[in-house]
Amino acid sequence: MELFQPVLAKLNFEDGTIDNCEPIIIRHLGDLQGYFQDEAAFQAMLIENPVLYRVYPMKASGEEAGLLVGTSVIEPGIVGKEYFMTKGHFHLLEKAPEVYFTLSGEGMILIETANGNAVAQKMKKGTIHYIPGKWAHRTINTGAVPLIFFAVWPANAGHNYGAIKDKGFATLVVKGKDGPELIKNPSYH
Ligand code: M6P
Ligand code: ZN
Repeated sequence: MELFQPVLAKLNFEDGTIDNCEPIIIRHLGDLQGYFQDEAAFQAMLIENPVLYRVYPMKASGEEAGLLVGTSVIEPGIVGKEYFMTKGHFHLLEKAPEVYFTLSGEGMILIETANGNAVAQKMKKGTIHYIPGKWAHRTINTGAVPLIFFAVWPANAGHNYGAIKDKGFATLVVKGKDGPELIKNPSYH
């Protein structure tokens, strides 16, 4: 069996980058067509088409049964009443879990199963979120500064976006009078 070498990397806590690497994913607003409730607000903002989030990878060891490691940086912002958020996904390998560790900023993570179990956890510096297999996950920046978190997941997990794109999550996180509020997603079926 091939022997892989240990890897050392350095995280920049200020901006979430790892070893000053370029992002592996940059998602603009236009990449989340159909994900937000307020289509008019979405279209109006599309003129600017801001970056919603970036994902920075740690150089992987390349092991077959290995782990992927990276950071996500979600910008602050609002589309209609909904905060900037990730697409959210299940894993193609359903049983694959994932761990998120919040480095800075404030947010929420929605964790849901296909058959209606729904958990929402607050994210703030130091919170650790263990997402078991079979639970979809989406992160949302509810604060005024970037939400930065560290993630580790099995290299063979893959991403399954289809179900979330079609159905959304059962819960929406919206800006209320006194801060973020959780409401039922009216489009969820
Ligand atoms: C985290 C991990 C990645 C994921 C990224 C962005 O860093 O869960 O696997 O790609 O967030 O989320 P999404 O893929 O849902 O857009
Ligand atoms: Zn995942």
